[in-house]
Amino acid sequence: MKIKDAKVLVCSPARNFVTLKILTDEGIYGLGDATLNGRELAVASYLSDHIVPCLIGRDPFQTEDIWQYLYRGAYWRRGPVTMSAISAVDMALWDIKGKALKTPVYNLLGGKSRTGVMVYGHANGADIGQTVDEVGKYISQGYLAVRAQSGVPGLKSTYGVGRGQMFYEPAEKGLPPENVWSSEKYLMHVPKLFEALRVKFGDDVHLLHDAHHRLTPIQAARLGKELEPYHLFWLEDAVPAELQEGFRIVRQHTTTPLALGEIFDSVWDANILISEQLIDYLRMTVVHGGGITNLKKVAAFADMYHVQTGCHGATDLSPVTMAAALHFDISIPNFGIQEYMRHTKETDDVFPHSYYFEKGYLHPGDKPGLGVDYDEKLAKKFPYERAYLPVNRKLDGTMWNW
Ligand code: CS2
Ligand code: MG
Repeated sequence: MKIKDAKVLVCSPARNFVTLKILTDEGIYGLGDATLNGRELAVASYLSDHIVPCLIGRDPFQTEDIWQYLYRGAYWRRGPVTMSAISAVDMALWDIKGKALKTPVYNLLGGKSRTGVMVYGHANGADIGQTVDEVGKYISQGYLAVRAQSGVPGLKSTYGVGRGQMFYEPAEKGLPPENVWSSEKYLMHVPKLFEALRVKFGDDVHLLHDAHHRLTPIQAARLGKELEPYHLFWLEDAVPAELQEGFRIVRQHTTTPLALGEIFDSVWDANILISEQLIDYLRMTVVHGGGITNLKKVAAFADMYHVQTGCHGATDLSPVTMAAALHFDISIPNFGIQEYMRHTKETDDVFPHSYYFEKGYLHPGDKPGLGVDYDEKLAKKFPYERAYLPVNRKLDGTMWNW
């Protein structure tokens, strides 16, 4: 079997997606997600202008050699654009391999290590009361784990509080929206949210929270300590993680489990965090973390240090990534939890898939390959339109982390 062509497909059913479709001379094709929220066309060009010409004629079964060729052969290594492009190729090749061998990809990754993939949903509200109600809705839908994000008194907007329920999509058409932030107001507010949630729902439901890169290490230490009575499943992205060692400060002050890494694209973004056990969950995902081939290696390294996975799964990762992630999640030994932000109906129509939700778990389904497809005809009805993630400024106008 040889790769005979590859197409880079950009569409926007509710939000922008970039999908790589690799076609073989035996009529089998594979899909890979290449979506990088707010920088989609950079990855589309990296694929069509630089990677696709090098794929033609290769054996699609050579997932390891092709990965090494694209990583080492680029000379300019790592970074979200490069690694999203490599991830897309890798996902598509695993999809082809599973289809050619007539088996779901998880059977090529060691088979099922668990009956299903526990997921968490995203509850958000303008205030504590609304957020408590939203968490209740997720629990009544059978979720065992729910992330809670609420508006902060005194702030016009904040991360994680969407424009409407269920679907949280931060990217907006036009130029980047400007948000305003106050860590002080936020820190005073969050413990009250989780106290209200535990009073209302008790101790069984797993509760998660995303600080979204906005705190300093000592602020994160304070928040972690103040959240200890509410035993969160995790506190995510408490601090920007360029300085991995900075998490030593957070770790020494709190037992609240820490999750990090949805923006990581290489093990070298997390090697100290993992080997010094400064985190409990690694959020690297298939689409930005080098695909299944690379993420399996990173997960094995993390397993040596008691670090579990908690793959990113926001709406800006397409159903192709969700499908690939589930084959990865269900097979690795140190699976922790999978984020599951539901896509809109238009998106699900463009990307028909076999994965399904049942009683708090996602299941990949048993179709050969990844179990996801792409309706090219329908996708053409949703043309790309540039969109940006917001930017964030402190009350005095200082640029901050969004
Ligand atoms: C968030 C994401 O899901 C999460 O944990 O951090 O929604 C993130 O804001 C988006 O993926 C950015 O595109
Ligand atoms: Mg996050």
